[in-house]
Amino acid sequence: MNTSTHLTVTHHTDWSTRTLRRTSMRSTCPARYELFNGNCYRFSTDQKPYNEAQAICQEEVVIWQPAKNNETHDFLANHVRDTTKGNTWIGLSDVVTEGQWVWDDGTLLVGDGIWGTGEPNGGTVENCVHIYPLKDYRWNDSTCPTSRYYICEISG
Ligand SMILES: [Ca+2]
Ligand SMILES: [Ca+2]
Repeated sequence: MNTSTHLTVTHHTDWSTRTLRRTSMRSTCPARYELFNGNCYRFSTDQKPYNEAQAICQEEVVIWQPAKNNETHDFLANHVRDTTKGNTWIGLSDVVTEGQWVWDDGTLLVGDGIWGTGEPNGGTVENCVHIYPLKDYRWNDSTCPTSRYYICEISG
């Protein structure tokens, strides 16, 4: 056990337990990706319309569903807050059926979501979801053709 691992165990018992349990899933990431909770995330430095961002992530053979739980959302939102502070696509839309939110891997949104105050409010005009700095880095439904930052995920 090296020094950094020991420090992690000492100061973040819950996290180290979780990390140890998931070590068999994924403990490293490709270049440009960051490891979090057994999954890998790449934060874009460019801004793209929703469909283009989706295509880019899929070309990297990733599933685009980065904010599936509160813990992961906090990680992603904090990263956005600390870096670009810009609107960032998260791979969730209701473009197929209005009001039915679906992740990029085809699974339905479970629970209420992490919406900003008053969101979602765009009806059939706004079908793509991004992290929204103006509403405490929670979610906003928005117009899909707008260019925004995006996050690609490689599932553990
Ligand atoms: Ca909509
Ligand atoms: Ca909205």
